[in-house]
Amino acid sequence: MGILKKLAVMTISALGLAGVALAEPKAPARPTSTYTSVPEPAEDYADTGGKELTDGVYGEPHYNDERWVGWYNWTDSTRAVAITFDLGEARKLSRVRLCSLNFKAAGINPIEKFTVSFSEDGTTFENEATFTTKDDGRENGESNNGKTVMLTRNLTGTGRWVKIELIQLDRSTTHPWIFLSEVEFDSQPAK
Ligand SMILES: [Ca+2]
Repeated sequence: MGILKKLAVMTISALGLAGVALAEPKAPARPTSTYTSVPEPAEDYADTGGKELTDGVYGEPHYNDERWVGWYNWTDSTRAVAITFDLGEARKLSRVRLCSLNFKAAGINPIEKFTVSFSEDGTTFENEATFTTKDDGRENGESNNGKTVMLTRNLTGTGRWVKIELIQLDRSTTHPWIFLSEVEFDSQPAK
């Protein structure tokens, strides 16, 4: 019995060590960035800690998933939901990916288009590129079911600050929501 008990303790110890090894944090794959949005997200779909769009976690295709950040009922004087990222240093960007939710039955419509512009000082944004995305993820016609859609576009621009404006041209629907769970940039240090 004594030997068996000792073996059992050794086994548990080995499992414990393995668990610690698995829990070691991975190195960040992207430069740390902070961001602000105008307007702020809706209270019911808030951006907890102001980091949900850059934490590497995607939302499941349903509006009940708290990992989505949602905007609703922004004013007519604002043409878009504008999210401005501070990348911490001047970066040369080559691609952007937005993880969005299409869920027409819930009033979460596809993002019709978005723009990306760049700034060296955080104030003046230039080199705006516009991407039409209303048909992204629309296979075999429209669907009323929830669907996670990655909006991926190549781009060329350099700046420490990057502004993304999400544009819904038709806001006549009852619930013109915009839902995002992640924004990713491919970039390298500017030379
Ligand atoms: Ca996220």
